Amino acid sequence: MTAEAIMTVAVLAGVAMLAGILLAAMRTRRARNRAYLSPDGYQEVCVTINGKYRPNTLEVRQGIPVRIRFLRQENNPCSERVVFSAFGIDRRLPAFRETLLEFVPSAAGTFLFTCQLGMYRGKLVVTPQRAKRGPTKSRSRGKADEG
Ligand SMILES: [Cu+2]
Repeated sequence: MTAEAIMTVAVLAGVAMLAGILLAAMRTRRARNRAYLSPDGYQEVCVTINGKYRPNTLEVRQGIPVRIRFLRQENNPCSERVVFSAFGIDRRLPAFRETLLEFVPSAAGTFLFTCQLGMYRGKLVVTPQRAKRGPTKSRSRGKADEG
C-alpha cells in the first residue's frame, strides 16, 4: 500500500468510529426520556427531583400502563406533591424516597405535570395508539383493496 492509501484508510476508519460514537450518544439521549417496557407490561420511566424534574419530558404510548419512578432527592416543600391534572392525579412524594406512580395514559397529546404550585414543570408526551388495520393489507396485492 502507498502512504496515501494508508492515510485514506485511517481517515475512513476515524470517520466511521466518530459516526458510531455519535449514533450511540443519540440513542442514549433518546432512551433517557422514552419509557422502556418492563417485564410486567408497564412503560417505565424514572424521574429524579432535585430543584427540577429530570428528565422533564417523558415519552409514553397511549393506552399502555405507565409506571413513573419518582426519586425525590430533596425535602423542599415545593416538590412534595406531583400533579398530572389531565389524568386526575395528585400524589404525595416523600422526601429522599422513591415513589411509584402508575396510571394508564388514556388520551394522546402533550400534558403538563407540575408540583402543587406549578414551579416544577414537566411534560408527558403521549403518542397515539396506531390505528388498527384490517388483515387485508398484508394479504391483498397492489390496489385490489382500494376498489
Ligand atoms: Cu412547587
